[in-house]
Amino acid sequence: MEQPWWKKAVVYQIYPKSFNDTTGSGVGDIQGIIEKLDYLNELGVDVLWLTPMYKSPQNDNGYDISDYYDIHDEYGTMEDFERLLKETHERGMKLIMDIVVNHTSTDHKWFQESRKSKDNPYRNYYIWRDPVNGEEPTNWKSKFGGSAWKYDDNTGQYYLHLFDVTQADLNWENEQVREDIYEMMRFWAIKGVDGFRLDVINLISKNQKFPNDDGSVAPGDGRKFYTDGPRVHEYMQEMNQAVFKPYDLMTVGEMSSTTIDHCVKYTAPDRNELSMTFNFHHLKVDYPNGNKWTVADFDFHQLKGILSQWQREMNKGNGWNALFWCNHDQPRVLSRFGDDVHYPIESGKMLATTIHMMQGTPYIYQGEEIGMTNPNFESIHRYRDVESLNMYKEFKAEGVSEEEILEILKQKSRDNSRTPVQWNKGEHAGFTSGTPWIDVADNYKDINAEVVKNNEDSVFKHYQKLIELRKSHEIITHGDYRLLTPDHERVFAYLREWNGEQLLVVNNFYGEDTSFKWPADTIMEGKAGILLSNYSDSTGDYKNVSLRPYESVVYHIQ
Ligand code: TEU
Repeated sequence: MEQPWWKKAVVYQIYPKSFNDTTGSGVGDIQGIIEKLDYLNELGVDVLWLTPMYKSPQNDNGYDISDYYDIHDEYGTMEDFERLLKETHERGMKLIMDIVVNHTSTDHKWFQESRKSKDNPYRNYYIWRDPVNGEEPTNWKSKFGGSAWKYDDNTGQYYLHLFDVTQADLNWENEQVREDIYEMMRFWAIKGVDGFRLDVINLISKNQKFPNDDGSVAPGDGRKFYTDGPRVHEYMQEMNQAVFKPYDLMTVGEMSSTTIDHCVKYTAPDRNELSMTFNFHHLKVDYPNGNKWTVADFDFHQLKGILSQWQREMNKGNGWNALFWCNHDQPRVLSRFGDDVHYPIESGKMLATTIHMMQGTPYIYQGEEIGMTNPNFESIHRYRDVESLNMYKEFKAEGVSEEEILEILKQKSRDNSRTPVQWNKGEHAGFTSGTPWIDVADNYKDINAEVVKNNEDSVFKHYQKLIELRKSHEIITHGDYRLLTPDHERVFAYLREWNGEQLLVVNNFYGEDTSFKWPADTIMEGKAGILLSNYSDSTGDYKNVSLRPYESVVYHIQ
């Protein structure tokens, strides 16, 4: 059977606001992306994913869309966008857009109409409810803090907002909403975009009884009433028929707090829903008891266990994973699971190998390929993210000390990955000639694209090799996956097997030496060689591997 092209693709995520500014406004722009297309082509990626560039008041950096049919002024014009699309295609790459349809900005004309009166034709585009005993309709909490309901004086009802108060949830039960959304998606497909990343798409179907949460997970959690909700698969199939299939699009759904069973359903080809899904379970291994907002080390065994379970079970169910360590909502992986002080190069490469040798479509988040780190901001004034600023206020109100809050944000804030891309050692790392909207990390003189491109041993070159390997070795795409020695304290080792070949992938996740013995019964006899390593002199003795700090070796047996 012919396999879809995106199974062998590598995707690069661009957060336009922080990518490259050509006007001196301090905010990245479309022309800035065009200028870097050759750089991206040199890296070897196949697909670019742009986070939202639509018209927006930018309360959540574009995830609050006020017009789906227009480009946000600071980024450029529709003509600029069309040029970007054309230039991307001319270089043999594809481009996917970020589509946010769980909610719109409250500035969107649908919401402006909707709030006017209870009988407005757009009233039913959003989720309005009467107060219950003079209070919020349910006890659900917004993901950005506070209640998920906002009272509107105008009509004496509340509207639902799972995210910021300026991000009102659309009412997917309303067929007209669905039609309007599909129409909008077709507009972009007709323009020639190659697919979509669908923001929190598994939250669109809400339990219509709107029950209170009994607090069994956390007070006012509410997630069980709208996560992978009652009609979500029906909506995905409808969307697929209306848009994805006719235009042959690649789609990746961002799945919040989902399950493997649901992700199998979203992505198994015979169900005609999505191409692949992002899930975040492996990125909660430093959330003790589910609490993100605390300083914590990561649980290595959990990390191995979760990634491996998704590898096995998605494969078994014929589903497809999107593989990633980072995005614009996560801290930098190098600072999180590597050592950005003592072993930035070794651990950066090791982490890249660990994720790129798995089954699925890998995503690289801008700057990851040059080894960017968390910026370690020392003051609240340097933060910009709505979620971080809300948490700061909440912690302050609870009496938590300034020092403690800053320590938490340093590790957990979404701004960690939103600092400008470090292009060179010039002023503001070459990102802008003006004042950047968020500060550049202090280490830009040492860590930047110019330095890494000129260095054969750089993290950038390692990413290039990983991408090339995916093109030349089918086993990386198709091989079965097996975790080995799950209890090893330092090593994450796994086996890929396909068509009489094996890949042995062995990674030391720590800054101390260790060793690893392949369980004898798992290894084939055959010709063995090193496919990739992050030290120039790794041992060829694959049956008994001694590993230096963060050493990572891929052996190929055939
Ligand atoms: O994020 C969805 C989401 O639930 C998280 O990744 C969220 O940012 C995190 O849990 C907060 O700690 C998507 C977008 O990626 C994010 O940037 C948006 O803010 C959010 O949806 C709302 O559109």
